[in-house]
Amino acid sequence: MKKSLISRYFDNPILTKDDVPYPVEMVYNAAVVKHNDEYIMLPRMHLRSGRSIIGIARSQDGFNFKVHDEPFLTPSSDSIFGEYEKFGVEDPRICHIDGEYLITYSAYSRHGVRIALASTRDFIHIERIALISQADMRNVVIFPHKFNGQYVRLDRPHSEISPWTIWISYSPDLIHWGRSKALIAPVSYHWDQMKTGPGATPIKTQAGWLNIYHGVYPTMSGSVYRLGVALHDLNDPSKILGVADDWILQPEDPWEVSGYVPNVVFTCGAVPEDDGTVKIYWGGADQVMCAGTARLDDLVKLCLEHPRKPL
Ligand code: BMA
Repeated sequence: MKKSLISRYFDNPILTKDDVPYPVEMVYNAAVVKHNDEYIMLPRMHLRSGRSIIGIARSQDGFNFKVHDEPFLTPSSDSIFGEYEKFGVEDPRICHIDGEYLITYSAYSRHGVRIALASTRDFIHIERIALISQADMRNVVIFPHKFNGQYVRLDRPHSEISPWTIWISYSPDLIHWGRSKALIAPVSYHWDQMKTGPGATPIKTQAGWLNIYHGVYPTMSGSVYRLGVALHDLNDPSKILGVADDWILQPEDPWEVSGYVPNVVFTCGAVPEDDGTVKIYWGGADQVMCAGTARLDDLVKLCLEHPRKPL
């Protein structure tokens, strides 16, 4: 049997609703980052109203997290954010750039889903900056590096007309985005044939930017969400050096195969370590948080040695 490139943490799931000191039903799709030698996790949590908020948890080892007494981000009740976050805030991602942590998240309202951008330096104070997409857009990850003075993001428009593809866009100021281009599209009769979408914030390696993304396959009993990898050129992230043909993670553990939404592994964050490994975090069945470890070299190799066409 082919060996899995990701070793699941022996004590998964690492976070469930029982670990949260206030009433929530699901804890999943968390952004994770290392800040001052501490791992910070921002998980999405479902309230009993069915709407989502974002919590905060801290860990010394990246696996054992303690959830803070209060949520980190709940829907705003004023300004333009109040209008566009009424139905909840979901699926955050964190980008560490210029000493600042940029947080992108899905803002839901009667107008659809769009992406909001907030910023923090200490994970105590958070400031909302702007809504950076129209409806309908999800899964925005910002590269933790500027290219020719420009911020660069990957995103995934939500459309019944075009295929659900990973796109790239550029911005001089984080507010105005453009020069958009499709990069990685679903491939027919392939594990990601229905949708591709950005997952974790891209990770810099010597060979290129590693993009851990999600792909969706439709079956007679619902969709299966898996994770895959692609490698982007170090200096020009619109250039794809390879998209691995094989997935790297699929729902297998009982809490990934069954739960609120069965057969889902979905990532919003991964943390590279100094020893060449990466901790990958994923929501299991839209209900719990899980973690695993892989070697960055192995993931890079998979992109380069057995690629499929990006578009
Ligand atoms: C996607 C998003 C994710 C979720 C996934 C599986 O469209 O809503 O938040 O984890 O579906 O249900």
